[in-house]
Amino acid sequence: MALDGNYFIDACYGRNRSVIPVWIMRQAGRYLPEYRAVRERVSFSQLCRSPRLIAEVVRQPVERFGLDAAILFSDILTMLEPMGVSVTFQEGGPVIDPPISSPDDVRRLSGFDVKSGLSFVLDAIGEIKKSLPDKPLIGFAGSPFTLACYLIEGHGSRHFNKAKSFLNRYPEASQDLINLLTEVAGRYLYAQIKAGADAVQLFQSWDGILSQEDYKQWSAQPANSIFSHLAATGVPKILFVNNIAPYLSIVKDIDCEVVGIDYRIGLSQAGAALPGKSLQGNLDPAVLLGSPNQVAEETRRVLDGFEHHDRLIFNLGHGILPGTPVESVQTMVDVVHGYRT
Ligand code: 1CP
Repeated sequence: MALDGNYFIDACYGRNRSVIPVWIMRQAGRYLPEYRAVRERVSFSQLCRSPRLIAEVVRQPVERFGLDAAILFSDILTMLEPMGVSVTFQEGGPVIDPPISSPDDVRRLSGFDVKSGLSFVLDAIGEIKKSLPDKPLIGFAGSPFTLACYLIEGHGSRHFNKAKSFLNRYPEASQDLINLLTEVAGRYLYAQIKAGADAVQLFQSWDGILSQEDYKQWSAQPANSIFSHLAATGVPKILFVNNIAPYLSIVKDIDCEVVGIDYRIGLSQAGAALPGKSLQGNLDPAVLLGSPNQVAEETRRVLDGFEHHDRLIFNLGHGILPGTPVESVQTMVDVVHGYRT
């Protein structure tokens, strides 16, 4: 593999003896002036379809802060468009119109060939690897349940009650929907790896609203099936679960190398429940809105709280908030990099 011996990759496998690697969920985005400058020229949708501009915004935070991994710039909802779904990215967030409201709507969705339906994503991965050949590149997809939430609700929501009631009203159509999204996400991530991604992350951003039993059916099973599709590629698989605490005993058995932990629980508690897994996390993104001293202190507290530094990838416990000062990000990165020397 091209990145043999890289310490981010080593940390994924629990064998890192070098500095602790750090990257940031949503590291390219509106808190960065150079990203905003690109967005003044093009819309979010145009940006997501331009491999050259994608490579530019992916490089921005990696170079500015000295981050240890790059992440593909795209959106979890991009995968839905070639399935016949209309997604528009508006000021307040993405909107799906019309949303799914019946089993017939589910039947109208279709699988697609990733190479033709999402060629611009695969081309972007090629461009990124050209501009950052030595940085591990993380590809990603949304979890089937998180994608179903947006498909059914039509937009972001606090509780996704419409999505949860759809599961109960139409269990068969829900299973068909999750199966289709699982199959497409598996092929999509596989194609990203073949195009050059060095690791992949599955975002379970909204799966954390489910009961434990529902999490097994709608989240754990699909994640395992997606990851088993990737097993032969040999690249590390990261599962990020927002609000992971209720599901630790289930996640323990999901076939992935790294588990992304949200900011609500301590890494030591998560680590004890996930033997053999590497951990990624988990500074509360809101800490970065505090003073430089607080940022440094809280970053150290996260690092002190988990003794297995061979299997730690430092990150935030969820996406970076718009309005985060870039100086805070640099402080956090410097503290992580200086910690183990
Ligand atoms: O105005 C802008 O420039 C658009 C804001 C934006 C950005 C920068 C959106 C709309 N998406 C993205 C990029 C993005 N989205 C990335 C790549 C950037 C990086 O990490 O550096 C990734 C990985 C995502 C993933 C994503 N999109 C998730 C999962 C991550 C998470 O936070 O849990 C989710 C839930 C989305 C949906 C979405 N897309 C955009 C917004 C504002 C939202 C959230 C909407 C909501 O639920 O309210």
